[in-house]
This record gives sequence, structure tokens and C-alpha cells, in this order.
Amino acid sequence: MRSSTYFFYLLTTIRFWARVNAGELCTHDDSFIPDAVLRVTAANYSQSCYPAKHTVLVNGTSPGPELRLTEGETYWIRVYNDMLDANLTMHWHGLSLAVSPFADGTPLVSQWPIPPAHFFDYEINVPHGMAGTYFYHSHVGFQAVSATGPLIVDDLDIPYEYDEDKIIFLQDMFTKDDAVIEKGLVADPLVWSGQTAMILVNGKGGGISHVTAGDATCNSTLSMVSVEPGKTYRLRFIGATALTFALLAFEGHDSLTVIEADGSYTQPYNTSILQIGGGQRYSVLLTTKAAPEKSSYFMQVESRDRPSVARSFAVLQYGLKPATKPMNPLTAPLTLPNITRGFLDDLAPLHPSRDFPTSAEVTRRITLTVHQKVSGQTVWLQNAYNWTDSFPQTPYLVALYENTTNTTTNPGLPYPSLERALANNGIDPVTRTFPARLGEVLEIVIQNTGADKGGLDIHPFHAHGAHFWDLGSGNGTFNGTANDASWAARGHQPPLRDTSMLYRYATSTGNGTAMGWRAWRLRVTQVGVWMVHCHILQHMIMGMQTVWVFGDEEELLGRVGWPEVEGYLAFGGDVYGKETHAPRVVHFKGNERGNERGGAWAEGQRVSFWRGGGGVG
Ligand SMILES: *[C@@H]1O[C@H](CO)[C@@H](O)[C@H](O)[C@H]1NC(C)=O
Ligand SMILES: *[C@@H]1O[C@H](CO)[C@@H](O)[C@H](O)[C@H]1NC(C)=O
Ligand SMILES: *[C@@H]1O[C@H](CO)[C@@H](O)[C@H](O)[C@H]1NC(C)=O
Ligand SMILES: *[C@@H]1O[C@H](CO)[C@@H](O)[C@H](O)[C@H]1NC(C)=O
Ligand SMILES: *[C@@H]1O[C@H](CO)[C@@H](O)[C@H](O)[C@H]1NC(C)=O
Ligand SMILES: *[C@@H]1O[C@H](CO)[C@@H](O)[C@H](O)[C@H]1NC(C)=O
Ligand SMILES: *[C@@H]1O[C@H](CO)[C@@H](O)[C@H](O)[C@H]1NC(C)=O
Ligand SMILES: *[C@@H]1O[C@H](CO)[C@@H](O)[C@H](O)[C@H]1NC(C)=O
Ligand SMILES: *[C@@H]1O[C@H](CO)[C@@H](O)[C@H](O)[C@H]1NC(C)=O
Ligand SMILES: *[C@@H]1O[C@H](CO)[C@@H](O)[C@H](O)[C@H]1NC(C)=O
Ligand SMILES: *[C@@H]1O[C@H](CO)[C@@H](O)[C@H](O)[C@H]1NC(C)=O
Ligand SMILES: *[C@@H]1O[C@H](CO)[C@@H](O)[C@H](O)[C@H]1NC(C)=O
Ligand SMILES: [Cu+2]
Repeated sequence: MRSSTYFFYLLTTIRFWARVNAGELCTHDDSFIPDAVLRVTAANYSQSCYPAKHTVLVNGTSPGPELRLTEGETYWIRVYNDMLDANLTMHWHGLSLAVSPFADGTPLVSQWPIPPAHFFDYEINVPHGMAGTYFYHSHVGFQAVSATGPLIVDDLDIPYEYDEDKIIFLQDMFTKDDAVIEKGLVADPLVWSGQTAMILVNGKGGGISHVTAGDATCNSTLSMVSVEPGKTYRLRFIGATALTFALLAFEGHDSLTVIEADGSYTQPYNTSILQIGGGQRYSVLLTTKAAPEKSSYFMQVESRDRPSVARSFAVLQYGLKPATKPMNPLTAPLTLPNITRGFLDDLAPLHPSRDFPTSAEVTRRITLTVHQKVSGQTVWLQNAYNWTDSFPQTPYLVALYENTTNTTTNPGLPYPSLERALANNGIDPVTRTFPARLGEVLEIVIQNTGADKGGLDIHPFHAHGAHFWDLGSGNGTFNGTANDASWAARGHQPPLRDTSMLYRYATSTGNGTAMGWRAWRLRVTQVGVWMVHCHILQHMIMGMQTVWVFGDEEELLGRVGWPEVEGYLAFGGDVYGKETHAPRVVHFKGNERGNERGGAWAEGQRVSFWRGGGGVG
């Protein structure tokens, strides 16, 4: 992950800024220089000594290159779909992309997917206060298992002291191809993906079971995190796992201090272990030993709440690279505990927020009852509805612009109706959306229930758009009065998160029995079409996704209208570039004073605008 060097080099070669007003349509021809480029391919690729298989990669690797942005700036990231037979989108996990409504990377929600052999320029505005640890991943099918990479937003002013930061990127590896997994998950009866074959740490993994079962000609080496004695490191843990709820600890280093969760700084919180679900991120301060007894210590990571335990290792390496490659230990050095339900639910924000709504301000509580239907095709339902991107025939945002009656390309997706939703537990059954008006204060309670056959599962729930205040989790059902009293007793606000765990409090219960909740509170401030979904990729494919529409029609469509928006409205439309076609793209943010980054044009090149000519300078 050294690519950031090149990325910075690219930024410093830019000599020339073109003046672009917010909402202006610009042609991104050869003279336009994006701030970063990601190229997505599919290749026969081997990870952790398993046989090579069809794998979706970013810039030829998994994880893909690290992107490093700075808060308070706007960036253009060009994403190429170099695959021949698959669609692609890129989601900027944890960032709030309210400024550029088509850039959230959700297929059939905020945009048409990028067709094969096309590219799409994502406009990414990172407001002040968003510094922290994020990642990017495809939002199509099972691609995110491998088509993903770290995204760090640097601070202008870091509130904690440390010597260096290091990324610890966690992924899963399955022995089946994505296509086989996807097909099985929607088959009747269900054909499960299989368990995680290997948890990968920074792209490498080695598990004891793998080695004993293993191929003698292949020695799986472990990832090394190089450190020096007596220094403090900020370890940025990124839970990019498809399925694994990971529990991890370091041999010989049991003082970890959590300082950031999902892009928000927290009061320091000491712990000896970390639990991290798919979609979650934490920064942890670790101070190395002044006089280490040996040169390498294992980090041990295991899955929890699955029928079997997947176990992997990485190495905390003191000093120079070892003469021999780091290998699996013969026996696991640590005995990791069982999961802790409610882990880090008590984190306190570093600074209290003036925006945190009191319970008196809550205008609506929506309970999202999740249930697994097992008879027939196995699907996950929210308030009795499943959602996958095969449900809408047109992306919601596109449908909003087109209006059903105004086009022949948009059959059957009318405007989301708040009235229909209010009469149906918050979900409009026609569009399968959860509409809300700006200014509402929502309390979203995610309620776990026993499946048709009684089973219970855990789910890392992730919200796109604005972050929520995480009110915590518990057994049974949510009691708002008791929860308020509990927060009042703690004397601090709940943490801001974008992904939090819905736990299970038993492995099974009665069909439909409510057992286990997670509650969020948020102000509806960000206009847009946002997803809320379980981040387990298998569950997403099985329907565990919802779509939320914030703002009314005027607010949603008022920012940029016809004809500027037209290129976004067709699959492979004008904003999708290819070899022979320079896309015409709306600059939602523009680059007014104080926001000077945001793509650039090479010196001496004329900037061609669709309207208004080429303002350069
Ligand atoms: C990805 O690869 C392309 C060339 O294939 C390169 O131009 C680009 O800088 C790389 N991106 C990053 C973030 O390293
Ligand atoms: C992928 O590579 C493996 C060997 O590493 C080979 O056996 C297999 O045929 C390859 N698959 C394809 C589709 O090329
Ligand atoms: C790509 O997306 C378009 C539009 O949603 C769809 O019609 C097409 O079938 C998709 N192609 C593939 C290969 O999935
Ligand atoms: C794997 O490790 C064993 C024992 O350390 C060694 O003898 C063997 O040569 C290694 N094989 C490869 C392919 O590196
Ligand atoms: C947390 O850990 C740090 C570093 O080990 C230590 O200095 C601090 O006193 C601990 N705080 C608490 C509340 O235990
Ligand atoms: C974890 O929980 C199981 C079942 O409740 C129990 O048998 C086991 O001893 C526990 N392990 C640890 C390390 O606490
Ligand atoms: C899941 O959604 C599809 C439409 O996308 C629908 O046809 C199907 O009936 C739904 N399944 C259940 C169990 O509701
Ligand atoms: C969309 O179409 C409906 C039905 O014709 C109409 O009532 C509504 O005003 C239209 N909305 C917009 C924003 O054009
Ligand atoms: C309907 O579509 C046309 C272009 O096809 C556009 O000019 C017109 O403004 C659209 N009307 C509405 C109400 O969106
Ligand atoms: C579980 O409960 C639902 C709703 O009451 C019912 O439709 C379904 O048939 C039940 N499933 C089983 C396996 O009993
Ligand atoms: C909710 O909690 C409050 C305060 O602890 C308690 O008085 C009340 O009975 C609880 N409500 C329910 C429905 O359990
Ligand atoms: C959760 O509540 C149920 C029902 O009261 C109980 O059977 C179960 O043991 C509880 N789970 C835990 C972990 O406390
Ligand atoms: Cu789930």
C-alpha cells in the first residue's frame, strides 16, 4: 500500500485550476486530470495460497491502493470498469456524499452501474470534521469481497499524538467464485457460500487449519506491521470482511486505546481486544515495548458467531525485516474470549455535538423488523419486504428525475410516498422505500427476530449518507424511556457511527420472536437517496437492504435540473466515459474559493464546457 506516494505526486503536478461553478456541466476530455484513478479488472488470482480463481481487483490487487484525501476538499476519482462482462459501482463507505447525489455508488439507487469498458468520475466532497478511517468498495453483487481498498481522510489538526499510522485491512476469502456464491444465495433451496476460508490481513492470511490441510509447496506468509520500539502507532482497523465478525488481539501488547470509530474521534477507551464487524472501522493507539523480548509478536484474529471459527494471524515486527518470511505459529499463542455484546456501545464522542437531538425532539420512531423467511427461497425481510437491486428497473434518483409519466424508459416506479409509508410501518410498499422529510428527527430501531425456523443471526447495519447517533443495543425489545435514563446516567452523548452491530442473544428462538435490538437517532438533514443495509454481503444478496429517500421532490431535484442532468439518466448515458467518449459531467460542488481542489485541467489545454465556454484560471 505504497501507492499514496504516487497519488501525492499526481496532485503536485497539477499546475492549473479551471474555474467551475457549482452545478456546471463540464466535458472531461483528455485535458481533465482526476485526483485519483482506480482501474477495476477481473483476473484469475490466488490469495493466501488457495488455488487461483476469478476475482475482482482494483489496480490489479486486493486490497486495492490506499486513497488519501484531506478534510475540507473536493476530489474527482475516476473509476474504470475494465471488466468485460460485469457492471461496477464504487461506494465511498462512511463518507456523506450529500453534495453530489449521483456519487454514492449504489447501483439502481443513486446511479446506473458503470457498464463494461466504461468509466465514471465520482465527485467526492469531504467536509471539515470528516477526517478518519474509511474504505471504498464495489456495491455490485459479491464484488466487494475483493474489490475494495482503504480510504483515509487526513486531518488538518489531529487531536491525538502518535508517531505514525498503519492500516490493518481485514477481508474474507471464500473458495467459491463470486458468481457461484451469488447464484447459490438466490437459489431455492439456498446454497450457502460456505464459511470464510481465510481472514486476510492486508491481503495476506494464514490459518492453522489451512497449513495442516495445506499444500506443502506453498508457504503462506503473513502480513507484517513494522514497528520500532517505544513508539506510539495509530492502527487504523478497517472491517472490510464480507461475513466475518472479527475478534482480535496482539500477543504481548494488551493496552489498546480506541480513539476513533467510523470517522469520528472518541474519548480514549482502553481495551485489550478489538471486535470489528463488516463495515466498521476503529483507530487504536498502541505503544510498542521499549525493550521487546523478541522481534515479532502475533496478531491473532478469529471469527465469532459462525458455526466454525476462522483464525488468521499477522505479525507485529520490531526492527528490520526478518531473514525468513513470517509464518503461521504452530499453535495459537492467544485464547481469545467470546464476543462481548454491546462492545464499545459506551464510547463517548471526543467533543459533544450541538446537533445531538434529545428524545423530546424525535418526530418519528421507525422499527425495522428483520426476519429470515426460510420456506421457498431463503430471503431476509425488513418489515416484510426484501430489497435487492433487481427490484427497481431504474435507479431511484433517475426515476425521480424522469417521473414515471414522462418517459418510456422508466416503467413502474412512481414517486416514493410518505403517506403510503406512514400507513405501513415506515415503508412505502410500492417503491419499497422509507421516505422522510427534511427536519424530521428519526429514531430507527432495528429489531432482531427469530427466523421461520427460529434461528438468529448477527448483522452489522450500515447507513449511507449522514452518520447516526448510536443509542446502543440490548436483548428483547427497545425501551426508549429506559434507554434515555441509561444515557443520562452515563453523562455523555452516544457516539456517532455509520455501522453498528445487531447482536443475537441466543442462537435460536421462536418464529418471529423479538429478541435483540439496536437503536439509532438522526436528524434528516441530507437530501438524497440513501441505503441502510446489513453489511454481510451474503445477506445483502438475500434481500437485507433498504432504501431511504430524504427530502421531497423539489429538494431532491432542485439542485440540478434538466438539461444538465440528462447524461445521468440512461444506462451508459453521457456521463459514462469510454475510450471514444469524453463524459459530460455535472460539477455539483464547483471549485469556488476555499475549495480549490476538485479535478484540474492540464496547462495549455482548453476546457470545453457544454454551456458557457471555457473559463480557465
Ligand atoms: C491505479 O492504476 C492506474 C494505472 O493503471 C494509475 O494511473 C493510478 O494512479 C493508480 N491508482 C492509485 C490510487 O494508485
Ligand atoms: C486459474 O489458475 C489456475 C492455476 O493457478 C488454473 O488451474 C485455472 O485453470 C485458471 N483458471 C482460469 C479460468 O484461467
Ligand atoms: C448491467 O446493468 C444493466 C442496467 O441495470 C442491466 O440491464 C444489465 O443486465 C447489467 N449487466 C450485467 C452483466 O449484470
Ligand atoms: C516451505 O517451508 C518449508 C519449511 O520451512 C521449507 O522447507 C520449504 O522449502 C518451503 N517451501 C517453499 C515453496 O517456500
Ligand atoms: C489507558 O491506557 C493508557 C495507555 O496504556 C494509560 O496511560 C491510561 O492511564 C489508561 N486509562 C485508563 C482510564 O485506564
Ligand atoms: C464461549 O462460550 C461458550 C458457550 O457459551 C463456552 O462453552 C466457552 O467456554 C466460552 N469461551 C470463552 C473463552 O469464554
Ligand atoms: C423479494 O423481492 C422480489 C422482488 O425483487 C419479489 O419478487 C419476491 O417476492 C420477494 N420475496 C419475498 C419473500 O417477499
Ligand atoms: C410526476 O407525475 C405526476 C403524475 O403525472 C404528477 O402529478 C407530478 O406533478 C409529476 N412530478 C413532477 C416533479 O414532475
Ligand atoms: C421530461 O423529459 C424531457 C426530456 O426528455 C425534459 O425536457 C422535461 O423537462 C421532462 N419533464 C419533467 C417534468 O421532468
Ligand atoms: C413463521 O411465521 C410466519 C408469520 O406468522 C408464517 O407466515 C410462517 O409460515 C411461519 N413459518 C414457519 C416455518 O412456521
Ligand atoms: C420502560 O422502562 C421504564 C423505565 O425503566 C419502565 O418504567 C417501563 O415499564 C418500561 N416499559 C416497558 C414497556 O417495559
Ligand atoms: C435474552 O432474553 C431471552 C428472553 O428473555 C433469554 O432467554 C436469553 O437468555 C437472553 N439472552 C441473554 C444473552 O441474556
Ligand atoms: Cu446480516
